[in-house]
Amino acid sequence: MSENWAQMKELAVEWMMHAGAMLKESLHDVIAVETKSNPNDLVTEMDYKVERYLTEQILRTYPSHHVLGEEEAGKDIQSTDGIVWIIDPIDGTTNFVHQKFNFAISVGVIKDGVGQIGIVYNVMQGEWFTAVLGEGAYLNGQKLPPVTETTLPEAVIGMNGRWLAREKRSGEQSLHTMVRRSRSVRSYGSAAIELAYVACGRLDSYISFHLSPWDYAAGLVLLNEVGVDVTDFQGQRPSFIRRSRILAARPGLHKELLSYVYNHEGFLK
Ligand code: 2AM
Ligand code: CA
Ligand code: CA
Ligand code: CA
Repeated sequence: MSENWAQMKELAVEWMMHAGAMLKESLHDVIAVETKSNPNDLVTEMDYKVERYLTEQILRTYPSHHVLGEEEAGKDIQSTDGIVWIIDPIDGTTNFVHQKFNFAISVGVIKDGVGQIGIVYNVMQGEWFTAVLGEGAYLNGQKLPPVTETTLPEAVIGMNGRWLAREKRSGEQSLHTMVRRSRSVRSYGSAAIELAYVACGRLDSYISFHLSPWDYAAGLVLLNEVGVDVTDFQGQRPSFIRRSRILAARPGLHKELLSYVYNHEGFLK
């Protein structure tokens, strides 16, 4: 059966718009917040509500599809066979709780391990980054141009300072040296938004030592459409069902940055 990806994307956007409205409304209320793996790893009642809402819509419309979500959905998924929706109900929960700003809903759809649809919705900015495989990537309906080559001295890199603080490596191939040689570094607190920012040229690279498929599934589809290279720290394609380190960067820059992060130690639990 051949799927109508464009129609599926439109439906996903509708559901995400509704979910975004739920999140915006909830900002007026007192929201229950809990911690997960550590005191800085937050989850709120809205993470669960949005994931349940999206999962319900997806499975009601497409009963044969699978859903893998950060909080509850698809914990038993072991393979990328068939059609899998990979969703993060709130990417940037810390921002959602502390800033009420800079958080996103991220939805990726893959078929037999190949990314087909990617949508990152920056709820408070009202920005929609959307892509369908082979059809280009868009920001609020405007097609994003393919990216060009660049080099480290001209690059603004998205990266959480936490990785730098924990670095044990020193010298020429360290993150510290990489940062010193770059034009600047930014940290927005939402991997999905930061990957979307690389797709639209606001960042030249995004690096993380510890992400899960729901953080980057949508972003990978967006980045593929504009020609940004995305790998783990070994230069391999990241998995859609297992955790991965992520290096996304414009051509040329990716090769340069890989030499700093290659085999970098640490942090992947
Ligand atoms: P989250 O908000 O959906 O948890 C910065 O914290 C970025 O890293 C966010 O995109 C966040 O996603 C992601 N992240 C992945 N694993 C995390 C963890 N264990 N604790 C906090 N953030 C995590
Ligand atoms: Ca989380
Ligand atoms: Ca996330
Ligand atoms: Ca999340």
